[in-house]
Amino acid sequence: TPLKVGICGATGAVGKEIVGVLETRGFPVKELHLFGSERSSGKVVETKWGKVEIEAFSVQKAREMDVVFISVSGDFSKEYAKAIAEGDDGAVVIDNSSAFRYDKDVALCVPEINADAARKNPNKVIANPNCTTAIGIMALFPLHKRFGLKKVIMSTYQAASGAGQEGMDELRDGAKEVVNSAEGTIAKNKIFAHPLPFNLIPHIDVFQDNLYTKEEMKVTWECRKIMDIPSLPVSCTAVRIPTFRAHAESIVVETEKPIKVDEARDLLAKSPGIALADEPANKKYPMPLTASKKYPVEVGRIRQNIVFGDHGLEFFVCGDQLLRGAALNAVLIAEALAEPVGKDFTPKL
Ligand code: 2RA
Repeated sequence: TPLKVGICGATGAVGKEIVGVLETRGFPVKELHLFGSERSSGKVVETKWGKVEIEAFSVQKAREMDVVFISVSGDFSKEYAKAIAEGDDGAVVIDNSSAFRYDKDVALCVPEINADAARKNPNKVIANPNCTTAIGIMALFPLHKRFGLKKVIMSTYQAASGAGQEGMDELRDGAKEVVNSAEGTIAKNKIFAHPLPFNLIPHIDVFQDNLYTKEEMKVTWECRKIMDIPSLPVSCTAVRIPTFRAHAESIVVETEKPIKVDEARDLLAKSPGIALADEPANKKYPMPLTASKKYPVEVGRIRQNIVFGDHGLEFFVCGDQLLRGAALNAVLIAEALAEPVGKDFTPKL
């Protein structure tokens, strides 16, 4: 049955993508309500369901929805998510922030992996994972099911979109400034810790006591929770690079069972949400330019890892940060809740 759908943060980079994913997936929308700040209220957005005016957010209005996607900030979610969901007449909330991801009674869901966790969630707030985890785990989970993961080591190359529209704008404006100015000009920065154009920054989110960043620890905490392997050793180095909207990740796994490249490649080719891009001889491998604006995560450069030998695999993944890392995953969660158990979640695009 068609649903009343609300989006909080509808004018942000992820909010806009949620509208697009609802359209292309043919999500059953009865009414679409786009909630924004006072500043953006009154603006009109063209959608498949007609023109929709941005409304100033209120808990009461959001509670009238069947499902509400929140993509604003951790503080916004902490303040409002539970109030929107509370009681039988509240809405199901799919939250894109990290506010509740590690709570015991909140499901952290990638529908191709643990849709049931969302369906059995005792709470009406469901958490969407961090983009870095959501992208890498598409390849990690099938490998885990077949070969058993023993250790995971990841290095990431993360796009500006992870910092929202303002991050992408800072990259574009800064790059223009550098190429149009005297040699040696360095771009200004506000959103990122340092200028991003023609640079890379091994610092995303805040440093923790163990000297990892929070972005890196999110990969550890979230891989464990989503795959339900509570003590899996996962280590990540997360780096911001000057690309716009696709995150790339170099991943090494050590497995319980011996793993062969051909077997892993065949398995990954058949796994949901993955597009194999693994033809080195034809210069085909995952890249931000080819993975951007696509639903599947590209996986390639698959090879036997030299350190772990016949129990080790090394590969490269690249996925659209705004889609697989946020909007697509969130809409798939809503679909998982709306559809009967056993649906095939292979993205349609
Ligand atoms: C980033 N992972 O790339 C974050 C966004 N959620 O900054």
